[in-house]
Amino acid sequence: MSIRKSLVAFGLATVALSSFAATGDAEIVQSTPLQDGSVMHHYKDGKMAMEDKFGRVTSMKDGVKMETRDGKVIVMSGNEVARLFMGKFKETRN
Ligand SMILES: [Cu+2]
Repeated sequence: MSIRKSLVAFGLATVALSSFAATGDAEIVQSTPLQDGSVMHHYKDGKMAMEDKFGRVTSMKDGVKMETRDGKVIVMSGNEVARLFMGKFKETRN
């Protein structure tokens, strides 16, 4: 089992940090932890996708405001549910 796969396996138990590490999608330029434990992934083209605190891909409407763990407010741009899902899917199959 690779280190990355074991991180994915531990994702449910160790919440934020591991779900953070579990997405190695090259299209993602930045992953920002939010107040509620979810993570906002930022794609190269400026679109975003959300992951909840359990590492599950979640949907959020374009334009919704979110507060980051360090207190900044960011606005949702796009809602790349399928893209994040496919990125995670490919990764767990490697
Ligand atoms: Cu969001």
